[in-house]
Amino acid sequence: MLEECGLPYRLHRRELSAGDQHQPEFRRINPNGKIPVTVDTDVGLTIAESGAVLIYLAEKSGKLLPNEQGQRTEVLQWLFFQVGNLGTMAGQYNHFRRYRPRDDYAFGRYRDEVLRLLGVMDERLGEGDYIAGDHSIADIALLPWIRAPQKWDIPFTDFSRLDAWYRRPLRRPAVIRGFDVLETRELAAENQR
Ligand SMILES: N[C@@H](CCC(=O)N[C@@H](CS)C(=O)NCC(=O)O)C(=O)O
Repeated sequence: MLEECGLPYRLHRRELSAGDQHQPEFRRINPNGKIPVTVDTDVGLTIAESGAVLIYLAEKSGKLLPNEQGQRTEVLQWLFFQVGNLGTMAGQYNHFRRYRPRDDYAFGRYRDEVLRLLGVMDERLGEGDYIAGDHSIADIALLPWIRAPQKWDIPFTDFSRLDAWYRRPLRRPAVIRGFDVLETRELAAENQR
């Protein structure tokens, strides 16, 4: 999103497995102890929750969130679909898949829910190339969850529109730069270990 907006930024890495998110210094900027958090040093504002961060940056830059009420509401609806549905359910699915693979009930419940949500997106994408009109903060919120289906053990064969959709934003120069920044930093951090 920062690349799309053309806003200058600095990344700060937090090691979740080491519990950085529970340190008092981090809790001061997000009492909920979760990433991402954005600090806008222009105005001294701290914003947690990815949906709120995306809305804030869209309003600050005038990009990726239409002003027209109907279109804006549609984008917000799909942004909240990610924050309240796909993000939470896929997070739990990945947790049980990784740490409790023998818990059939929990694993099955979250997998079914993720499959259902992917189906909802796939159906929606029958109406257009992006999830809510033009490319928007809703696509930005959803893309990181969908862009690597091979990591999920969920084949996208039943979701042909979803499969075509995630490749579109991945061709955008700002999106390529954004993922590059993350991956280069991940690699740099790996090399330091
Ligand atoms: N609703 C939050 C979810 C944030 C979230 O769950 N972040 C995870 C990483 S993807 C996290 O910080 N987990 C650390 C923890 O739970 O201790 C958002 O959309 O920003």
